[in-house]
Amino acid sequence: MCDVAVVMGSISDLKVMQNTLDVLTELGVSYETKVVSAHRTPQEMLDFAKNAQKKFQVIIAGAGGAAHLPGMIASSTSLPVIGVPVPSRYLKGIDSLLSIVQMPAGVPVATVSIGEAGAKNAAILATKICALKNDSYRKSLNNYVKAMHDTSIESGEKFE
Ligand code: RP5
Repeated sequence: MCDVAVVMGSISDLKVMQNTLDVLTELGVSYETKVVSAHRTPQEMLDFAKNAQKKFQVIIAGAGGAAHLPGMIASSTSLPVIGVPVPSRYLKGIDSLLSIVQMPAGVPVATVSIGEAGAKNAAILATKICALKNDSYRKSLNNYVKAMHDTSIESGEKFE
């Protein structure tokens, strides 16, 4: 049993989605990855979404451009889905963001910000969901927050 599924529409999304994988690794959260596309491999996407509940607690889906992957997966599973808008070549990810965030009522996708920060936050949000039933993940999150706090204080002290 794995906790988080990290899926992306294309291997070209990995540059951004690697930030998600790195934070999950840092937090000690178990995950699996998969490239699956709403447009290029729709049947595989549906198969994944319909079976995801057997293995995972949360799905993180990253996609760019006409980014229908998170929403389509959300329509086919009762698991929470976190959508990461991947920056696109021509519209810089505004298209990705709007495609992911503007879901119709009844089919939520928890949408984070475009790019690297969003990819990292998706991992933290997924861990927070998993931590509801996992004390070890809760401790990891507390340590992560403390490290961020200490780094911020230390970097500020250099200017004093
Ligand atoms: C989307 O199209 C993917 O999520 C990716 O962000 C974008 C471009 O894909 P490639 O043409 O680089 O494979 O489906």
